[in-house]
Amino acid sequence: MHIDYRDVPAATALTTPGTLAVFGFGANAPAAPTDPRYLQVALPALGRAPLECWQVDADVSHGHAGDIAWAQGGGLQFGALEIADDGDVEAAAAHAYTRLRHWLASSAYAHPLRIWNYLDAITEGDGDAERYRRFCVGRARGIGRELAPGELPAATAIGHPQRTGRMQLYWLAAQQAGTPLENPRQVQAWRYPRQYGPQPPGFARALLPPSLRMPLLLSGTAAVVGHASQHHDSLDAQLGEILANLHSLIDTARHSRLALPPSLGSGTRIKVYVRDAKSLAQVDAVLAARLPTVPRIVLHGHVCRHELLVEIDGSHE
Ligand code: 3EB
Repeated sequence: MHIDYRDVPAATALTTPGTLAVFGFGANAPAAPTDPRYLQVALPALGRAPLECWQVDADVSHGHAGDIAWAQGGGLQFGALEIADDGDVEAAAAHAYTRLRHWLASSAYAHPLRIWNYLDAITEGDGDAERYRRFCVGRARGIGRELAPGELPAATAIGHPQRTGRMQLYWLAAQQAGTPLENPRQVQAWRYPRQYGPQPPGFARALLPPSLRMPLLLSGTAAVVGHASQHHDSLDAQLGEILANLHSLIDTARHSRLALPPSLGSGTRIKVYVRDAKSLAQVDAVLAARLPTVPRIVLHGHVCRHELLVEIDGSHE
C-alpha cells in the first residue's frame, strides 16, 4: 500500500484504480460523497490541504455495514466508524471499541495495524476526569481484554478543537499481523505510570506491516522522553524532540528492515497536529525548513496533554 497526498478532486481520487481510502481535511474538504472509502476528518487544516489517498495494487471492493464504512483489497481493509459523543466519552469509546472488536472478529481482516481516534475536547476535565483519560478507560473496556505487546496497533488520538458531538475512529486492518515496535527513548505507552491516569493507553509507537510493500506506520509522536513531556514552553524545541523520536523509531525499524531509508525524506508522509491555531503557519515554516522533501498536512488539533503543543504521525518508506 502507498499513501499519497494529492491535490485532485475527491471524485478523481476515488476513480483511481486500487483506491482503498481517501481523506479530506478541514472546512475546504469536499462535501462528503457517499462512497464508503471517503472520510472527511473534522480537523481544520492550514490552507487548502491535499487529499490523503491510500492505494493498493489490487482490486478494491467496498460497502457499508450498519454504522461501519469499509473497503478491502490486496490483503488490507480500511474501516471507519462515527459514534455520537454526548459528553460521556468513556461510554462512547467503550461502544466504539466493542463495535470494532466484533467487526474485526467477524472479518477476514482480523489484525488492526493502525487506528486513528479523533474526539472532542480531549484535555477537558481535571485529573482522572480528564476526557482523554476517560477515553482510555472506555477504549480498554471495549477491547475487553489486555492486548499482548505483540498485538498492539500503532495509533493516534487527537482532539477536535471545536465540539463536533461525535467521535471519529478509522483503521487499517490486515489479514496477517504486523510487528509492533517501541521507541528506546520512550517508556512504552502501555507502561505509563499511574500519574497519567488509571488506564495506560494501549498502543505501540510504530508498526511494521506484514508486507514489504507497505511503509512503516508511525504512531502519533509527541515531545515525550521516558514518560515525561519535554520543553513545555517551546514549540520549536518540541518539534526537535519529535523529530528525534521519529528518527529513533526508524532506527529501530531498520533492525528488522534494513532497506528502509535512515532519514525522513521523500518516501515519508506526515500529518502534523498543532494545538494553537495561531501556530500552524510557524510549524509549517519550521518543517518546510527542516524537512524540505517530506510531504505534510498541517492540522489544527489538540494533543492529549495540555503542555504538548504539537504531535506528528505518518508513514515512512
Ligand atoms: C504520547 O506519547 C502521546 O492514546 O492512542 C499518541 C498516540 C498519544 C496514540 C493513544 C496517544 C495515543 O503519549 C499521545
